[in-house]
Amino acid sequence: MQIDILTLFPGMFKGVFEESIIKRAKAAKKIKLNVHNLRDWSKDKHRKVDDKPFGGGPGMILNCQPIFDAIEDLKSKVKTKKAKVILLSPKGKRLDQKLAQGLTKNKHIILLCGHYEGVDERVMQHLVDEEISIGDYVLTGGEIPAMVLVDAIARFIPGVLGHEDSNKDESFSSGLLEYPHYTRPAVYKGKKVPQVLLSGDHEKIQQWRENEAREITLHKRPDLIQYYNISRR
Ligand code: 4GO
Repeated sequence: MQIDILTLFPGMFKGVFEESIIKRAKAAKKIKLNVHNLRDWSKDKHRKVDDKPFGGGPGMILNCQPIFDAIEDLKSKVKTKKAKVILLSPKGKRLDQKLAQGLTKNKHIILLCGHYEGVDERVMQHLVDEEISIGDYVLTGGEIPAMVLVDAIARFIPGVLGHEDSNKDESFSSGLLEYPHYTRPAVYKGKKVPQVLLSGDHEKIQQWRENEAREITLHKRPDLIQYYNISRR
């Protein structure tokens, strides 16, 4: 899978994509991540890419031209020529595990990061296939949401996580939050690990974990239980 990111601030992505699991996934060619500066497609001599809103009002709006040209360019460079164009925006569909997993079926994704007041509406109408939001709050730009989306997608690409089971038991994949984990030592400052985890009885451990997951979800996110019960019927 290839993901191209269009932004006014390419530097913001450096740390995030050059560490840990994303770095390793790139090196192993499980995912191709390219960060592009939108100004590279500006036709203005000062590399300007925004202007004042028609009708007045605060802030600046990203122009159509650099975005249309950039996306045409990026699409034409990949064999499929059918990249999925996603705008990160508070107006978008709320990101969750299911949405992230669904996106892994795309060979090529282009992420557009707005800044300032936003982008010209014609970009949305004619270029953007999907608008995605990482939650109900407004940020100064779409860059952090783009990083969140890349990370959430990358974890579903086979071979990216250390072992493939890492995805199976964790929070949300079953519809429940994940059970608690413990590691050595078995007693720390007098605080003990639940006895069942030391018993070696795998069936009992599995039962305990399922029960914990249900209890934790009931307490912390009762809204999730509904979906769990429905999907199990
Ligand atoms: C996305 C973009 C929040 C989100 C954004 C989000 N804020 N909730 N800000 O995913 C246009 C200019 C939107 C700044 C951008």
